[in-house]
Amino acid sequence: MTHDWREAAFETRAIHAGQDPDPVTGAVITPIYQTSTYVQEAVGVHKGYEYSRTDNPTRTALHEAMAALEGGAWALAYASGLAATQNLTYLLSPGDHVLLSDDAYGGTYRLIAKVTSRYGVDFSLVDMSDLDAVRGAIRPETRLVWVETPTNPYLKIVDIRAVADLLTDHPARLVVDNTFASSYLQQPLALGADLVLHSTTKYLGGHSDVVGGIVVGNEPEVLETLRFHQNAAGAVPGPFDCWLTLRGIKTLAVRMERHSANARTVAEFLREHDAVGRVFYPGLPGHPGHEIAKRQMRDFSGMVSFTVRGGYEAAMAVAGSTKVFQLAESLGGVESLIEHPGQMTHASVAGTGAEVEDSLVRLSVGIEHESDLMADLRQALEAVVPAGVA
Ligand code: P1T
Repeated sequence: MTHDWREAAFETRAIHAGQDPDPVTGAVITPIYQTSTYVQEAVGVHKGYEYSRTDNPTRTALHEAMAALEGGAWALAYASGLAATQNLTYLLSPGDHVLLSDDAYGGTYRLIAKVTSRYGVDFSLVDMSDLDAVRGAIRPETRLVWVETPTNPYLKIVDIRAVADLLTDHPARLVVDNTFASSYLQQPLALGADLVLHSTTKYLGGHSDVVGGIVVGNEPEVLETLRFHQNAAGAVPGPFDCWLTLRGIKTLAVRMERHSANARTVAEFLREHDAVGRVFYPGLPGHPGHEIAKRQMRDFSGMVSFTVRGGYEAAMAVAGSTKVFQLAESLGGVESLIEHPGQMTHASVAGTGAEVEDSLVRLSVGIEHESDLMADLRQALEAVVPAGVA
């Protein structure tokens, strides 16, 4: 009989849930079932697996682990975060409306605005950190309310429980993209969300070596609809990708603690620097969402954005002159990254009213030693504003 890991603490669940030793060989680590198909004893008589688009044992282990980590009844893994997002749009029908955060990953916006909307689904953007604005933007035909918190790239904080309360008597489902916080720092289902989504490419994978997505939920009929459409449309992750993600989540808790500690140090340093305009980090007491973040997150995660005085040219110069922070899209890996959202991750929101400032730089603060991170940022910023010149 397998142990009920749901009783265990997060760190223990991350290592064991869904990952009992292999019953055939005793292998402690879940094998990579690199197979597309499964032999049947007779037509329809098999061990639960028929074809790997539909199901694969390494993927099943990831489903069980992620359901246990987010406190949901089920999880479904995908080939990317956006494949997960797209699969959720199959819950919609023509005439439905989606309410989307005005600050969200550019690819999420692009999918809803340029793909889903072609099929008769309307959408609107709202600042989800403003509850009155959310209340005013919900329509009778709203069926998905799409929250990112912290948001990408401005690190705004949305009060998950308060938005869930607004939807108590409304048929819309509340989806929380938990990518920036990770399952360790934030548990949206416990706060009233209906569905949680991650780009597992980020903190869950944790090592910038795999692209993937996951959705976690409780309603059996939603699982049935999503599984049907995933199997029909095919956006499934391969077994090795599932295995890499499983390996990543084993160390999620310790990584998130270091990411958060380093990011806090970086944010405090940036706040004092003459070359820096505004600093966006929910862990700073002056951040407008700080108190909500303290309530709904265990810590403040590893993402920090800031504007550079001197505008676009200066921001490009900073993004181009760090050495430890590597210039790249994505986030959540052990290594630190720097990017220019306007030109990179959020280029697809240009001209929509949801664009980002061109003086904005985003950091994914990794788990290197903080002294090397600070020295790197100091030299990059001093190239823009020499020391001592205000
Ligand atoms: O890249 P993919 O695994 O498909 O995940 C998309 C996605 C979904 N949600 C959030 C909050 C995200 O940040 C992303 C991807 N984001 C980046 C690549 C980035 O650099 O912001």
